[in-house]
This record gives sequence, C-alpha cells and structure tokens, in this order.
Amino acid sequence: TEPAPGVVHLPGWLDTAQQRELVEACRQWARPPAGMRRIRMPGGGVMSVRTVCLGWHWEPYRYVRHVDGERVKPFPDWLADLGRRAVADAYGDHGGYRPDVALVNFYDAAASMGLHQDRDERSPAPVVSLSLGDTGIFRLGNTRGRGRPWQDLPLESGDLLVFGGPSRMVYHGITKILPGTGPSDIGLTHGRLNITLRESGLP
Ligand code: MD3
Ligand code: FE
Repeated sequence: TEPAPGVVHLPGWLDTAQQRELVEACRQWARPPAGMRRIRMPGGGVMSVRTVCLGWHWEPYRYVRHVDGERVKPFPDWLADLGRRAVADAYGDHGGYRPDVALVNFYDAAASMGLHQDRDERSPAPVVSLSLGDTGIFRLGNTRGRGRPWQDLPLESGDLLVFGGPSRMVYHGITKILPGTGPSDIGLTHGRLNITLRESGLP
C-alpha cells in the first residue's frame, strides 16, 4: 500500500527465517563495544529507545566515526543488498540505492519515539525500515511540523516501509508498542526492533 506519496508499506515482506536471521544479527550488533545504548539528545534528554549505529555514530548526535574511543561497527554488504532489494520491491527499481549506514532501534513496552525529521543524511535517497517483534504504532505526519494531519499505521513483525521522494522529510515517530504481539518463533521474547537503512551522502 502507499499511505503517502513516496511511502510504500509492504506487510510481511520478511519471512520467518529472514526475521530470525535479522534478530540474531541485531543481538550481535547490540553487544559492546559500541553496542546498544540510550542516545543523549542535544538538549540533554535521553531517548527511551535503545540504539546501535552501523557505519556511523550518533553521539554527539552527528556523523562521527568513533564514540568513547570505540570503533563503530561496520555496515555489512549483505545489509546493503537487502536494502537494495527492498527499494526495488517497493518502487519497481532500486535506482542505484547504496545504503552505507543503519540505525537499529530497540523498544521495550514503555519506549516511544517523538515526532521528528531525519535530516542528518546528506543524500536524498530513501530510508528503508524493517520491523521485528512486537507491533509498533507508527505516526506518519507531514513535512510542515509536528501537528496534524497524521496517520497512525501499525507496523508488524516482518513489515517493510520505504520512505522516499516527497515524503523523505515528513515528521514521524512511534507512539506506542503493543506488548505480546510479536511472533514467538523469531528469537525475540519481548519488545520491538526496527532497522533503518540510509545513504549518508558522505564521501
Ligand atoms: C520517514 N525510526 O530511526 S521507522 C528513526 O520505528 C526512526 O524505529 C522509527 O524514525 C522506528 O529515525 C520509524 C520508519 C521511518 C524511518 C525513517 C524515516 C520513517 C521515516 C525517515 C524519513 C521519513
Ligand atoms: Fe526517524
């Protein structure tokens, strides 16, 4: 379905085996050093979501190669291939998509993500989102600000969402997690994982 121009939602795009493999990859990425952590925001707040970055790092909240002297985990080639297949399936053409950075977010039952724009990337290329585990309620807003109109879409385990074109700069967030809704056979007992793939636009 296409909930907004440039936004394509393909429910159940990942089969159970692919979901299990991604959960296992997230488990490895989550380990220290440079593992999952709550990101400190520029204003001093701390996110309820836990995040691990691949290929770049978000503390102090901009592209840097290292944090606390720890080397950021690499962005693997197989993940770039998966992102390219995602864009091809969503738009009918991958358009030369070459993601080089990713954010892996973990939401426990109490976590959420306020409405924001993703403006750290210098490339206009789409963002690919893969959801695993408990269902999250995704708020798809508009490009003008945090107010209405918005649409609330449930994102379930295995769903693909591709954001490009006129929707690349929309405000968006996760309003809540529905605990206990994830599949029992992907190796994730509770919570929600989301993997976003991006082109940094950096040399
Ligand atoms: C629309 N993550 O990491 S994924 C984020 O479920 C982020 O963890 C949410 O927003 C999550 O920045 C939402 C869907 C998504 C991701 C990136 C986008 C939607 C987007 C970038 C631009 C527009
Ligand atoms: Fe975002």
